[in-house]
Amino acid sequence: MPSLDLYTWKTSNGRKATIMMEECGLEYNLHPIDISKDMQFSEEFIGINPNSKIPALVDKNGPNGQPFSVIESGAILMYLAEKTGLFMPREMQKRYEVIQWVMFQMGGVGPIFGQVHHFKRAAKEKVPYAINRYYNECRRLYGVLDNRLNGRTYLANEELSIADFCMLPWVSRHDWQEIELGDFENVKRWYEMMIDRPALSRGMNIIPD
Ligand SMILES: N[C@@H](CCC(=O)N[C@@H](CS)C(=O)NCC(=O)O)C(=O)O
Repeated sequence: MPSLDLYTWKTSNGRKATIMMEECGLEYNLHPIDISKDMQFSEEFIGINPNSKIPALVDKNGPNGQPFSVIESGAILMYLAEKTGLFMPREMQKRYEVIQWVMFQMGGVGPIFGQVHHFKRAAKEKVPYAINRYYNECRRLYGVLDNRLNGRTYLANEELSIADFCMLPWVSRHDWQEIELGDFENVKRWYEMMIDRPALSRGMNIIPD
């Protein structure tokens, strides 16, 4: 029985964790938490994540062999990277190259793209101010990513890392964001290269659309 229990769903934040599991070749127990059915608010799940958001990870064999739970997708990727020694360099400068792009995703791309999804697709009332505000910021962030990837294969250190894994499921929703990837040719090249990876594409489809 694997020691890792992953509670997740088929959303961009949820898929970061399944990508990491598959890329690291880890065995894990998958617990789908269907957020459209409010499973994130069940007493059992709140016991794991008091913030009622997926993904969440429980490691029965955590630090010092004790059970340990981790919330927040960025922290889950960092935890698994440290546990496996994969996709995050140990050397300080290189490690912070990765961490800063993970933070850029967690603090910028995720929240802003999430608002684009909400105001363009989910909101019953279409609010032009909100749609324009978040769409413009989303486009600006694609520009930042495109510049970063100009002349680079990966986001950090010329090595595949958790920075790439956390960005990918958000870029994969470019159609929801009404972003033409061809307008950002470096992002497009990176995206096509990433999605071609068998483990990554498996991770994206563990809970299919
Ligand atoms: N900062 C959190 C965000 C997690 C998050 O927003 N998860 C969404 C799905 S992508 C969720 O659980 N939504 C359910 C809800 O808001 O009730 C992370 O990166 O893990």
